[in-house]
Amino acid sequence: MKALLLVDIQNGFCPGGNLPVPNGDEIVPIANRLIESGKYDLIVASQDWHPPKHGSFASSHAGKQPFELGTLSGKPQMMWPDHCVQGTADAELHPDLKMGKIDLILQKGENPNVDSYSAFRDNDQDALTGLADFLEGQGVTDLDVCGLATDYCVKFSALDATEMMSGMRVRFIEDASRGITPEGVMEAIDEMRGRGIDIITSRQALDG
Ligand code: VGL
Ligand code: ZN
Repeated sequence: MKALLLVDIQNGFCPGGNLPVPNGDEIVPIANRLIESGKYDLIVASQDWHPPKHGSFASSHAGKQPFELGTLSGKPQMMWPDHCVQGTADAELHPDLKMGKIDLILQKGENPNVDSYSAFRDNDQDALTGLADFLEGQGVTDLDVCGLATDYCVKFSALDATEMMSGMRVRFIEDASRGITPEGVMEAIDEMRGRGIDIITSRQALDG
C-alpha cells in the first residue's frame, strides 16, 4: 500500500503569501502529476492552520521580528511572520492543486502554545495528529513525502514518518519540494538521508 503526503502546499508558502518559500509554486504542477499518476493508493495533504495570534508569530511577542529566534512555552522557537491563519486565503491549499484525488486533508498547528512542523505531531512531540495511526490502519507500507518547506515541515514530517511507524519505507521527492534557505535544504537532505529516507525525483516516483 503506497501513500503520498503533500505537505503544506498552501498560498501562504507560495510567492505572494505571508511566508513565501522561494519558487514554492513551481511544485504545484509536479505535485499534480504525482496525484494523477495512479501510483498512490492514498493521498494525504497537510495544511498549516494557525489561530490568529499563534505563539510562533513574531507579532505575538513584544519586540520580536520575523526570522529571529525567540521562545515559545520555554523552548527555542523561530519567530515567523503571521501566516496560514485559519479561514484566510493564505491558509488555503494552492488553487491549482488537484484536490479531487486527495483522500484526507489534515490540519495542524492549531495549538497557540506550540508549533507543529510535522504532519504527525506537535514540535514538543506531545500531541499527535493521528496521521501515523491512520496510515498504519490503512496498511500503508510506503510513504512518499514532498511539499513546502523542505527545511521545516517536509523534513520533520519525513523524519517522524520513519520514527513513528516501524517498517515504513519513506522517500523524499526532492523536485516536488522547495525550502526556505539553500543551507537549510542541504542540511535537511543530509539529515533525512542519514535516517534512512531515500532522496528521489518525481521521475523516479512516476516510473518506479
Ligand atoms: C512551515 C514555518 C512555519 C512549513 C510552517 O510548512 O514548512 N514553516 N510554519
Ligand atoms: Zn506555521
